[in-house]
Amino acid sequence: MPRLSLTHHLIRCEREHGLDPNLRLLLETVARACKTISHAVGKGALGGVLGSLGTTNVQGETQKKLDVIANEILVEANEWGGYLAAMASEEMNAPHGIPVAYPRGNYLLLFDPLDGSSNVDVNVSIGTIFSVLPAPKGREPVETDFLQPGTRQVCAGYAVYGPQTVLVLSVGHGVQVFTLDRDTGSFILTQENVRIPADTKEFAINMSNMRHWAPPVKRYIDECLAGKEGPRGKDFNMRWIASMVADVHRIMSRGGIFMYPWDKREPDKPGKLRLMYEANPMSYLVEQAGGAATNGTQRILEIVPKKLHERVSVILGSKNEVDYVSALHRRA
Ligand code: AHM
Ligand code: MG
Repeated sequence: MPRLSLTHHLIRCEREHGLDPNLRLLLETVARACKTISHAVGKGALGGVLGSLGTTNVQGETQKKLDVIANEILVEANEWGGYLAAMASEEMNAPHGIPVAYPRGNYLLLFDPLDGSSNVDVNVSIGTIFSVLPAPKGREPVETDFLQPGTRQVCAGYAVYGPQTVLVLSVGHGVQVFTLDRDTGSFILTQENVRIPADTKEFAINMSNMRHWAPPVKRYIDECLAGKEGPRGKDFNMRWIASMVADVHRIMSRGGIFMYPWDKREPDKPGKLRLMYEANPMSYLVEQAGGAATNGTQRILEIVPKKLHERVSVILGSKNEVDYVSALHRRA
């Protein structure tokens, strides 16, 4: 494969698919911010960036130093570019408008600046997840303008900060993977048109929550654990990294099913993961790669959001496996 940079790839998308040049510039800005976050993450203890801040975010979760650093990097990089009307983040209570002195654009950017941050201090892969939506025309956006279903996304992506830093992106024409060349500082296209195999023998779920699951989820995992002798007639393997970005990236690479379903620990919450900047962008990417994403009863991308920080039950990955779990929900 010729060594194509992110910029070259996006220019090709302008030519072949009519990609808006402003969206290309926005994505280049996000990619630059991810590169900066990757450097900060990579310094670890040497950069004094590990540990917690002693503060909590809007969801009541303890903020790690790197959660806040990553958030600031993304906000600062995108504030003055002129491609955005506003942004929203897991780490900010309310949307962040573009300061009046700066030019504004036609897009809304949502992100989880550092996903899987419980893994930061133990040197396990973490990442950034982002989603781009159209902004309202001719006026300043307000919070309700963000509440668009995932089908409205014009782009979604994630970066994984692991043994390699990779950026995985879709602008609606399949999924492409870019690897950060640490020598030159460029993201280079290393995989085109990722396809998730429809069948799998690998599941990812936090098994410690088993006693809290709803019956269809319990039944599905029981069947997987029964292996060859059970109703599925095959042995399953399990992986749980506890960084959604890393678990989803494994599924992008070799298939599998990822589940963070509703459970009765906090029955009023639909799930742990957030719809707008975790589930929606990941569901968009998974579908673009031929996989499926559901909350058990509804396609995630069709959920009409009611709140910026809304939570959702997530079941995504290899299509036939996700469809099987949906069928178990219908039968329940
Ligand atoms: P975060 O955005 O605060 O890091 O939380 C989301 C993470 C996901 O990356 C991961 O799938 C999940 O939380 C792990 O949860 P658990 O601690 O139950 O294993
Ligand atoms: Mg997260």
